[in-house]
Amino acid sequence: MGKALLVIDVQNDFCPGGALAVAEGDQVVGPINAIMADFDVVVLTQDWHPADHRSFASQHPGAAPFSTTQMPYGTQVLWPDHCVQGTSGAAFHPALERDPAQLVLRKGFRAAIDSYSAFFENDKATRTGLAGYLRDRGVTDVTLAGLATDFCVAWSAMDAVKEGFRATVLMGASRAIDLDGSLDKAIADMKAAGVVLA
Ligand code: VGL
Ligand code: ZN
Repeated sequence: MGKALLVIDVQNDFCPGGALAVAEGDQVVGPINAIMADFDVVVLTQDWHPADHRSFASQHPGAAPFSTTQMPYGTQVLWPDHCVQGTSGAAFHPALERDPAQLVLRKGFRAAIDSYSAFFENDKATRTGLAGYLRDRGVTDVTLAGLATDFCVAWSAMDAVKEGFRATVLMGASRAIDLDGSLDKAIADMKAAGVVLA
């Protein structure tokens, strides 16, 4: 039985002072660092957008950040520009331990499509390759922590279950954006999908 820790998007732009700051986002670093050694496989994910990414409100004239729009694959929240490839905002939080990680998985690198989940892009069809990697490594159980609970952590956890892994989200080592009740909805959706919340 292989156990993997998926550390989701612990990047400067999601921490206080960042472009899409999550309240207390930096508070996840200590608890995550403390448990990395307990896992057979450690994966860090990194939100990694081109500067003209379609999830950015700046690419939709007149659209306000945090409004929504229709994309070919469904409803998309329009975010402030964040995690632009190569910028300091896209870098991992400086205190996050990187050395124990065996894989750094970048996502959201296609301009036309967002990718909250570490397993599938937001069309729910385009694979990132993570499920195959984890299966090849003999992983059966996935534990998730990081940012943001109600978007990338939740979508990744639900897709982990869909891909046949047991999935546990460490709520104390995750923080939420909480946009219009999105945290309550994500918690209900995760429970319904069979994700364990710890
Ligand atoms: C995320 C919004 C946009 C996340 C990434 O990491 O939860 N949220 N891009
Ligand atoms: Zn993003």
